[in-house]
Amino acid sequence: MTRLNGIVTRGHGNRFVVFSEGTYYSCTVRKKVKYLTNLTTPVAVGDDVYFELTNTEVAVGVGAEAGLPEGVIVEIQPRRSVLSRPAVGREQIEHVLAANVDSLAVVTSISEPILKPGLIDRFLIAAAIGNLEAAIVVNKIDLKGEFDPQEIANIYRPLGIDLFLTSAEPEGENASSDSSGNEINLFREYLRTHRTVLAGHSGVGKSSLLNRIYPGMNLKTSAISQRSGRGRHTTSHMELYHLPGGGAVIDSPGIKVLGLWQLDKKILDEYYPEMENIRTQCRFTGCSHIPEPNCAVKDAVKNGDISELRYNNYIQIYQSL
Ligand SMILES: Nc1nc2c(ncn2[C@@H]2O[C@H](COP(=O)(O)OP(=O)(O)OP(=O)(O)O)[C@@H](O)[C@H]2O)c(=O)[nH]1
Ligand SMILES: [Mg+2]
Ligand SMILES: [Zn+2]
Repeated sequence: MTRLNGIVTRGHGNRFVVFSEGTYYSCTVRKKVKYLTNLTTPVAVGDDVYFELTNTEVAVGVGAEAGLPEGVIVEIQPRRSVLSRPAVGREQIEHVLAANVDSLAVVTSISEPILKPGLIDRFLIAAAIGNLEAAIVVNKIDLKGEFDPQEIANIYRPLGIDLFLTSAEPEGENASSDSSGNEINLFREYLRTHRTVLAGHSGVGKSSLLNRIYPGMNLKTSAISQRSGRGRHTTSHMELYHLPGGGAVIDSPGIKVLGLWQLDKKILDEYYPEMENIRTQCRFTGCSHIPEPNCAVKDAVKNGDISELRYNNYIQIYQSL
């Protein structure tokens, strides 16, 4: 039996596309592998797998999977990182969105759909839990919205997070004061040096950004709904693409909310780097920094040492856990 090593680039039901030495294979998963883990799916996009070639199964793959040589995944290599959330309707089961990625880039837009800062913080926390680096992309800076792009940059850049102010519209950067395409180049360089997952609400322009940077990718995009102001969930599944010049990127479907997998609210403050040296100075040990008096974190918010927006997100996330 020929045994090959490859990387899972996408999944569809029980079939996974695996890329190995320049060729894509359509693979099922050996039963033995399926029972190893208590997850919604044994295999995730980004997994490093061993598979055996088979001739016995008929090509029932969908779309691009039809006609690919076939195999069966027999072993999954240990994951160095995971992006997870609780399974929909089954909170106790972990749903792995992607494996072995270096970085999560949360993509937001200034307008259409409107920017929700709470989602940025949820993604930053999910990245930290999963052992991933995080980056933030504020897209559609050619549009006007409730927030000024620079205001968002001033909150997150001091925390040491890479943040890019972009427009996927070629003429869009002219609208911004200082970037003029430069930040697109910086983001391109970021993608070249990482294996990145792009995530965020539907319609923020994840696929459009990739098309702008890599015109050959030709990803499907569509205008947001005029009536609801929301995206149309154009990208329907996660898919990993190897990039010319290095790096890999996973484009993903829009996500509405992000449940945080197994996060104890008692330690939520540990995911806020700006609270690190402050939270030990609260009067009460185990202070949640919400109703307690003599809270050093709340004082820091009043003084402007901690951003009010970040603190409000903290309260929202705390209450949801
Ligand atoms: N004005 C403006 N429009 C943009 C920009 N980026 C994307 N768009 C438009 O926004 C719409 C949605 O873009 P998509 O790339 O499909 O968004 P997506 O995030 O991939 O959405 P899903 O696949 O549904 O998650 C399209 O009509 C794009 O042309 C931008 O920087 N400025
Ligand atoms: Mg898309
Ligand atoms: Zn406190």
